[in-house]
Amino acid sequence: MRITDARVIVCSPGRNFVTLKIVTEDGLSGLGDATLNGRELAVATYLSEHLVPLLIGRDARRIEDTWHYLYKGVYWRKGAVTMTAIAAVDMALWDIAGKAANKPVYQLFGGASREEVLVYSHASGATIEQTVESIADHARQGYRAIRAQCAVPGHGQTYGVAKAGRRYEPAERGGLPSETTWSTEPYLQFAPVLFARLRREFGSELQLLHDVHHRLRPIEAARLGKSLEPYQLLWMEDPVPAELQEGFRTIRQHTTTPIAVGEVFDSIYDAYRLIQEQLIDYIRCTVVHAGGLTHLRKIAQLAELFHVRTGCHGATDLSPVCMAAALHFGLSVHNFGIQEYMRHSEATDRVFPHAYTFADGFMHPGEAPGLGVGFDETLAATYPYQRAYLPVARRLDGTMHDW
Ligand code: EZ4
Ligand code: CO
Repeated sequence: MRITDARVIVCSPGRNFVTLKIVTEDGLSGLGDATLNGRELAVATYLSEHLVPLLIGRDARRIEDTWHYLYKGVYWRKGAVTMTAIAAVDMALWDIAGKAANKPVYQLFGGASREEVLVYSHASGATIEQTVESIADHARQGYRAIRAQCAVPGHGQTYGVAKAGRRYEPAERGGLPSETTWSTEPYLQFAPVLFARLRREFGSELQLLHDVHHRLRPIEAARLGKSLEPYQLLWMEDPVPAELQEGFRTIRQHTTTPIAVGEVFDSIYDAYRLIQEQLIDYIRCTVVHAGGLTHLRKIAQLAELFHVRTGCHGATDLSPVCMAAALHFGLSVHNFGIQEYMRHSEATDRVFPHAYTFADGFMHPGEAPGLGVGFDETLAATYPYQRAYLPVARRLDGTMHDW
């Protein structure tokens, strides 16, 4: 089954998405998400200039071989751009494999390990009261697990908190990156006050999560984890930047608050030490940024040996193609934990009509062959790319903060 065509389509139905479409001689087509938030065109060019010529004429059924051909063949391995490009090819080939077999992709992964995929959504507020309302709203929509972020009083716009009256969207189009400020001490004092209130309000059944966005040093993260223990979070996410992984040992020695990390990891080489030393509880690598379904399944299988469960990143900057892939993955892997889910805009859902469904806090990838996601290219063409950036953070003295 030869590949006869591969094309990259960049569109922006509310936010930017890069999509790879691979077509075979049998007339089957597969989709891969290649979106790298804030650096989209680097991956688009990598694909169209460097990978597409390698794909034409290859056998679409050779998914594992193609993965290694692209990973090892580049010489300069890894890196977010390379691994996102490889992920897009891999997703598209699994989509084609499912369509060729007339089966949903999860059936090619050994079938379902569970009936449905537990997801968590995002709630946020500029004040504790607004955060309470936002959580109540998500709970009414059926979510059983909710990530709570709240601006630290008196400290301006905080990353991860929606602007008043607007959907939370990580990147902003038009202009240069917006600048936020960060101050650790008020945050460390405020976080337990917030979660004490949330537990009083919502009781113990609702699962609460919190994202630290790599903002702390290890000893500070240890203090945060300790102070949040009474409120039984499902996890604290990205407590510290993960280039220096020894820091996780410090955190681990001080707190039983579970730890999740990995949304910016690009391969198993970023994750294996944390997994093997059991320094984390959830690994958050995504299909799109960690080499596709082929590679993410290997990460999950390593994690399974070490009591680590999956908790894949699933913000709106991952397209519905990636979301579908994550659901096929999550339904099938034995050590799935939870999947992040931020609902896409209606415009995005129209461009990418999909078979996956949400009900009562759980999702299912659906039974359509392949990944179960379509792509309306005509509609996509009406939403041209617009440059967008994630915000940057500075300390109060003006120096750049870790992300
Ligand atoms: O900051 O996807 O857990 N979710 C997150 C996201 C990320 C964005 C970055 O592109 O941290 O909001
Ligand atoms: Co995060």
